[in-house]
Amino acid sequence: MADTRTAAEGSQRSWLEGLWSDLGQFADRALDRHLRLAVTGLRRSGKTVFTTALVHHLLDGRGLPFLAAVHEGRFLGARLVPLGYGEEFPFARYHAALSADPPSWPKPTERLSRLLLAVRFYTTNPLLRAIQPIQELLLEIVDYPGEWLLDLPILGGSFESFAEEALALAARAPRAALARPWLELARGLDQAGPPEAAAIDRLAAAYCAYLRACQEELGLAYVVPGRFVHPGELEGHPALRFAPLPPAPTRPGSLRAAVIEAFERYREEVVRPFYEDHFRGFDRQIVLVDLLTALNQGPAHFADTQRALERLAASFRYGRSGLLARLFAPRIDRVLFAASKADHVAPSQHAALKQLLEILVAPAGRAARFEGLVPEFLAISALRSTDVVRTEHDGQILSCVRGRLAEDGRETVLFPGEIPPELPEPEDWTSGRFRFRAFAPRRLQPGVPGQHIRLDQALEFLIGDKLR
Ligand SMILES: Nc1nc2c(ncn2[C@@H]2O[C@H](COP(=O)(O)OP(=O)(O)OP(=O)(O)O)[C@@H](O)[C@H]2O)c(=O)[nH]1
Ligand SMILES: [Mg+2]
Repeated sequence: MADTRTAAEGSQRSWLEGLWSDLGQFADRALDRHLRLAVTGLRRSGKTVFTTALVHHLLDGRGLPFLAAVHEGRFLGARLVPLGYGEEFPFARYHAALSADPPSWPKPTERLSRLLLAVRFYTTNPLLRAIQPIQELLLEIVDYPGEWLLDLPILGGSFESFAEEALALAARAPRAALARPWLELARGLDQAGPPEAAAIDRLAAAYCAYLRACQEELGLAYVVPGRFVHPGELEGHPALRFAPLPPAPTRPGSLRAAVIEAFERYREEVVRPFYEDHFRGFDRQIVLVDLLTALNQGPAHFADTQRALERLAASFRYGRSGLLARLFAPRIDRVLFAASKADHVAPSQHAALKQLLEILVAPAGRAARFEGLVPEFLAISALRSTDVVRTEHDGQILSCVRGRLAEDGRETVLFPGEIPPELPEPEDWTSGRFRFRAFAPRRLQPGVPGQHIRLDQALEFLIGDKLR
């Protein structure tokens, strides 16, 4: 009894805290002081490093010359605001790991967390300057495992459309070879028969093993549902007991009906709350794209990344929003596509990197353009881990990068090769031309210039106008 009361009181308290915080946010949004930034990107695209570096530099207040508020001397500082409820972004832990000697990259994110950063500045608004010259912007960011994002398109679809797409993908290279055990199992099932729990479990486990292999062996990005490979706290949850099935009539009480029921439960109990609670009310968006890994892994991976980004764009609301819309139906009114980890190549390659990014995300960019937004494109590095050295080879000057390799920590100078400014031709893929290497991080330190590439330009585009 006592336990029940404590739990009920606890949930009431957190509900009240949530309501109080929502009301506070409402007031801040009405005054245009609260901005929700969507840091979007497939797994390992650099979301956690971007968020950690962004907070580090805003707290430090230095090393952001391109942020107008900084170079105009109006930036006063920033501090993290405790959320009071929900899971907080473990900034201190990530920051400590990146500032340690030797520093280390964060591990893949396993659960969702949020942060709130208060940024203070002198306003340029003549009216406000007379009343309250010091203004504050609350910047809210959510961090989550990249895989979960791929589930958002499920919201708008049925089991049939989900299964149709999964079966079509599994029928083609490169997935076909890996799909056989799951497909054989699925084809051999009596879909009209009784909903035997053991058979459904075997089916879900075979599909999950197939998705894992797509991700781990082929390095593919489009792995749906994302929670199957990274269930987080949902490990063993009954809503994860489903898998695509070949088309068949659905009889009540059948195995197929039970699988569809689990899919619908997953869509309503897992994906919808994730979307409603964290993915609806964004004002601005950065889409991080790890183009270099996509190039390394070949044409199938490249096309897969393109598909995943295109599907994702459909899950966000774009468009200009006035005050009322900002309060009740927020829309993303600025979107930045950023090629992350630009420090893997020499600066002479950045223009081509940006151009290739524009081509890769063209279908995703169209969704924003259709709503009247002009997306911005940048090649960035949130934590620059290399520097550039010029070497001579056969009478030619080559721009090389120098850094510690991620795999063994060895300091190396290498010529990372050239980025094609157009979609690679078939012969480019076979020549082994793309072999971009991953680097170990350089220590993140306060007050040291040159620790990022264009992070400040990204920030100016994303929040600069709110710091005026
Ligand atoms: N050289 C370099 N590597 C980077 C940079 N940002 C990210 N990386 C590399 O990319 C990896 C993934 O970065 P994360 O920030 O953890 O990626 P994520 O998008 O949060 O990944 P998930 O949590 O799995 O969704 C890191 O471990 C680094 O190896 C960068 O600015 N420079
Ligand atoms: Mg992460």
